[in-house]
Amino acid sequence: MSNLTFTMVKPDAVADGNLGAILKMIEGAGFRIKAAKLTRLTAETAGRFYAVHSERPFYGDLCQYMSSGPIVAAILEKDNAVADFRKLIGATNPANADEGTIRKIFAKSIEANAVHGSDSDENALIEGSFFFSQLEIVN
Ligand code: 3AN
Repeated sequence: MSNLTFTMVKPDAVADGNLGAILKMIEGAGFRIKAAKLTRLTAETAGRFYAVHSERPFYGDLCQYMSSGPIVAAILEKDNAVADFRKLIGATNPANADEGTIRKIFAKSIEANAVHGSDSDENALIEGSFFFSQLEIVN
């Protein structure tokens, strides 16, 4: 899975009408969309997705926020996908994100930070499988 990563365009970015601009930046950076869906998490499904953060103080707020509106989940393909996508989106806190990154341009706060990107090949597989079956991933 080393050439695949998983992303979500988060509720703030979808609600603000930034989905198209964000997908354009993703495709412009050389990523191919292998699967994509518009969906809405419940607080319970967001809790399962972010279970690794369940001990963090922001976990409850994060689950509320991630279920506050529609998101777009997608599997992306590119050489060195995980690292290159983390570079494209920028730091978790948009205040620390480099100029020209998706979070610098679109994120509102450390929580409402526009996009998610997997942090390892292993997590890309786990997170992609949370939303998509093998049959939904285009070859
Ligand atoms: P990233 O999404 O950059 O990998 P993680 O995995 O540390 O960052 O955090 C997952 C999500 O939790 C972030 N995208 C953000 O929405 C939220 N988050 C992370 N740190 C904080 C924080 N200190 N306060 C509020 N929300 C946070």
